[in-house]
Amino acid sequence: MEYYTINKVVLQITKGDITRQPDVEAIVNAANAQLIPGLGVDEAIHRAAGPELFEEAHPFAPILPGQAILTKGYRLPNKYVIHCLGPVFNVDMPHDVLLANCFRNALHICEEHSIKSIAFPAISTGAFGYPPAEAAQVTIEAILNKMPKLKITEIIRLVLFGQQIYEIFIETLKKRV
Ligand code: AR6
Repeated sequence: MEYYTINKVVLQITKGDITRQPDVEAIVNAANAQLIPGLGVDEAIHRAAGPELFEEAHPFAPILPGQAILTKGYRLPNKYVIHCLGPVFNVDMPHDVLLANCFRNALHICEEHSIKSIAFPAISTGAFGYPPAEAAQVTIEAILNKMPKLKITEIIRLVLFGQQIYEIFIETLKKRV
């Protein structure tokens, strides 16, 4: 795991499974607009949380690209799930702004609900087709911009699924700081 700290807020970059982060209060889902269980992160989170997650989330649908909504975590080891709708690359435009909005809005929810720790997957880099190197730049920039403004949230973790995308995010962070 790599770390970068601004004041007392730490950005952690790690490899792993978003559903196996028991030491954070909230995990982020890479959802769809209808908030119906899909594939990838969405499937793993709904499977681990159980059917109540869908029941609570679905009435918020449809959500827009960049939007984030909060539910409980049910059978997950995390108290909360924040469901973000990432942009479909080259379809939901401007995709960079909409992807950054996911991170900004999720961190805003954390501050509002006194959530001290959050883990994100690489939103939009799977089914939604965002190239990982470009997503890494947007994601890290959005998080670093928000970090100095946080009063409550202290741990922001990026959980990357696989060695290649993990290295891309690490290199992007190293070039930026
Ligand atoms: N933990 C962490 N990262 C994961 C996991 C996991 N368990 N599984 C996959 N990834 P995706 P999107 C990585 O497709 O691109 C769904 O059907 C994956 O390798 O989950 O935002 C939804 O319902 C990739 O790097 O999310 C939507 O319709 C990243 O997580 C749509 O897919 C995101 O991949 C959302 O697409």
